[in-house]
Amino acid sequence: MTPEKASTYDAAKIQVLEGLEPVRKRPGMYIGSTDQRGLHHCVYEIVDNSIDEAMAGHADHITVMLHDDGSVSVEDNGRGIPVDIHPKTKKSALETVLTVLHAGGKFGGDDSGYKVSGGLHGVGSSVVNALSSYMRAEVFRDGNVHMQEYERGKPKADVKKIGKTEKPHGTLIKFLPDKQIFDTLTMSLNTLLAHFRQQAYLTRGITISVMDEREKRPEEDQNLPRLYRFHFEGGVSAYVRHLNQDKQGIGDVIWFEKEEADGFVEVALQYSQTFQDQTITFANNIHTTEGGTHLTGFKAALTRTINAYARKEGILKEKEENLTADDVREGLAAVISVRLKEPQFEGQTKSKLGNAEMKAAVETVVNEKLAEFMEEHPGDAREVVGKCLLAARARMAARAARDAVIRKGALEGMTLPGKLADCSSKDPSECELFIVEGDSAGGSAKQGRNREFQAILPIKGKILNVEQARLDKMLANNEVKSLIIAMGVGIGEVKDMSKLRYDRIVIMTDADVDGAHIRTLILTLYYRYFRELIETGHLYIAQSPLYKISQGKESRYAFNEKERDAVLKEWGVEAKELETSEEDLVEEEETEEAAEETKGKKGAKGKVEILVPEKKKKKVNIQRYKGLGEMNPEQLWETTMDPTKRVMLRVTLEDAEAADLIFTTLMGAEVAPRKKFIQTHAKGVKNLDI
Ligand code: 0RA
Repeated sequence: MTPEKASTYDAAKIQVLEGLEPVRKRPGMYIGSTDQRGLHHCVYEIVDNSIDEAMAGHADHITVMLHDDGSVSVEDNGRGIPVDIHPKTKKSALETVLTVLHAGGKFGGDDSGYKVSGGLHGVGSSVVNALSSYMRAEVFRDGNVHMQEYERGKPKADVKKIGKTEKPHGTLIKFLPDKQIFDTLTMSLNTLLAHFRQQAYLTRGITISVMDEREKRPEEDQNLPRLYRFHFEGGVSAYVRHLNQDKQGIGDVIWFEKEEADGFVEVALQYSQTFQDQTITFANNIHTTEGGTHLTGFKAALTRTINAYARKEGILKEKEENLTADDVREGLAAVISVRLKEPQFEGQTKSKLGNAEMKAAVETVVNEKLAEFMEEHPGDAREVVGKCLLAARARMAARAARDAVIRKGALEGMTLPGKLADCSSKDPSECELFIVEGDSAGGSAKQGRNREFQAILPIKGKILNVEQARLDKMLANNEVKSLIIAMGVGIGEVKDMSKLRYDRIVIMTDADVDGAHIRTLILTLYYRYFRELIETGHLYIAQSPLYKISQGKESRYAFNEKERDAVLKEWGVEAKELETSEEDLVEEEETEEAAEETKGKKGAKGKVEILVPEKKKKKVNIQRYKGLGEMNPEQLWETTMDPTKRVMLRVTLEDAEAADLIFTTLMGAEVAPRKKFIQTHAKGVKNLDI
């Protein structure tokens, strides 16, 4: 959708005539999709408007509440959406904002600030209204509460004063997404929290409170507390500190901001003793996952400034080559946030900033401010240059080593590994590769599978920890080598995704802590070296049942406690969870320690007591599987591998940086945070945030 100029009379007239019908006809055009993602977009859309009000300096607190019926309330303490009659529409401004396409944020005449617009955000609250079976707006102004209700975007009555309030000013929007439109009304607290945390970082000083009042929450949310509060005085600097929280930082976080003619630029960055580059970019608070001109400008300035400093200080000798863009980004965590008047979003997912002028704007600001910082902090500057030089040397050494490995033909010839039980089909689109932990489970899987299209690769023990390994070392590891050869895509410069031999790659590990660890190791390998496969949806995690419940001849499988209890209930047997958990408020200031602690406490599950009613005395047997190896081939096929019955999780990169944090925590050099993570998440690791 292209943002239209509501200021021209004609455009405004056409919008009024169009109303909200097209939104209900083609919801995907406005919110991307009608699945859970689209549902989340609606919440973001409403919250974005409150964030705009905060960025304009009129609000500092936003409260988001998830209600049991699937509705959501968003309240802010801003000026309140104006309720007076709008001259053009002859309707209250509130009604216009919520019932006319594109009208959001265009009122009040002071839209000098940068609004979130373009992309999927900024389509306006009216779109959410159109897609809600019910919406209610309350505006607090001058001690009065003004209210209007809507059904599928149509007002039920005029705006009216419904009473007095102590609140000085603000807006409350409650909406119930329409069941007729959305595939599901179940939102993921996990996903929403990640988004709001990010927004809180980007708008320093703002507080976003989130309350989950739902009784029935999705599986992945069940170990999360119901109350959160995000507030970061440090803004994007705090964000970078968060990205590096378990890493060994080099110097303090570098932060600067500047208003340029074409827009506003804010940057925070810090190097750490790691290899990966984590540069996250935003344009008008929208996460530009595909990068764009602001990122290009940043890279150019970073490379230029560091090289210039290294030359000037004689750290880089005359005969030595310049550091490359990759060298200066190794171990870098950076957040780049720009705000501009008319952002253009391009790319496959409309998440790439296209405005050419932003390259120059960011480049100018970073050149100037980073050079200034390096001049003023020679100690930090030298350490940073040292780190980049190390990266350059490692790059050259790794290139030589890798060339040697490839020359020696480590991956050439492509003889399939002996322990791979391949499938007979040679059509990749129907083939599946199961990566199975352990020999006994591997044996069961080989016997239980459909050999036509399912291949099994047993992986022994813990495969190489790739977080800290370089490419040359990785290739020398037999387990990793087998896996890469089996997939057929190669690695490094010879990587070719079109050669993928299986459409689905399924990680199948035990449902215990060891299994979780191995799964994470495999995920790390993919995250670091075959991210394309995650992005294109080829990677899956098999879900094997935790329980087998039998009564007489009948037996059923359950993947978690909840399902088990549902089966027991169906059979007239009651299972009661004895432990009740406290609801702690999790406050996130500049650290997430508190959150982790609380999650840990709540991770522990209570005992289960089974009450068998008098009349139905038949014995119910509950078997808890400790590992895949305990299942015979038929059971494994039936529960985990049969495409018509199994449940698999597709691994997505929904929140790449949250995933990166988990990987670093689990695989990085620092032992203490890793230990804590495993202790607190032992049960929940299958819900890795990726
Ligand atoms: C334009 C003008 C004014 C308030 C707002 C927009 C406004 C919009 C939203 C959306 C969510 N929360 C909001 N809070 C405020 C006020 C103009 C004035 O009072 O002078």
